[in-house]
Amino acid sequence: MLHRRVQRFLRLDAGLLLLAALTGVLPGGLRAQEVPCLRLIRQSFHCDAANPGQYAAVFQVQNQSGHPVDRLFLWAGSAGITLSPDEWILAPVPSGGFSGPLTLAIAAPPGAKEVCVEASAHESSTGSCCAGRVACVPLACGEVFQRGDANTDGKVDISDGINILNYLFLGGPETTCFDAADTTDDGLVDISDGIRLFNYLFLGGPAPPAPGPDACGPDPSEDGLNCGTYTRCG
Ligand SMILES: [Ca+2]
Ligand SMILES: [Ca+2]
Repeated sequence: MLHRRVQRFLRLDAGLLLLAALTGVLPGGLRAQEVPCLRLIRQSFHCDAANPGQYAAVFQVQNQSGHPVDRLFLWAGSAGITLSPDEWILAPVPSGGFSGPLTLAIAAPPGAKEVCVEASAHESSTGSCCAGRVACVPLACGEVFQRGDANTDGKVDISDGINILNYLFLGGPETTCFDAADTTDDGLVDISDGIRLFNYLFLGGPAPPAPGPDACGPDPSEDGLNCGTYTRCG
């Protein structure tokens, strides 16, 4: 009799696991979503010249799950790379909304070219959660570039302003050179960079600061941004 009870329990347990696999509903009511439910929006990326392999990033996350989230966990999907901190308590971020700026320290071994960031986010009151890979970030610094050329095609025009706003608000691709997108040279890529560029292109506003939109050069400012990859300066 005992043996049959054990067998029945095991069948029930296996049934629950199968149900969880099919529906995404885990025992205890937790829901798992195996698709990226967060978008990582980098606003700055800084290389520590005195400490190779040490980087600092400021980013926001956009909640693309179907429920609010208030806790965020990040970890590196790349061997030997650590992220710190790895957990944040967030002011509740509604579905489709954005978190505030979050600062992340990255420590990578010599020769590491990129870090792929995995994340999970939770809603404390219901236990709803989601997880997935949110971004692969190149670990590169120190390029020359044209400021304003956010889409890195070698010229500064309306498509660069669109590129910045598309990235910030519509899930568009991340620029490969944050310094180029930072048209205000204040160390952050945000809406003011799109406004500054449109103002320069169409309303006679001041040109983006050095190296400017028409010349190649390094960033003269000590700020929190670096240019990862820019191939249009020969
Ligand atoms: Ca361009
Ligand atoms: Ca800026």
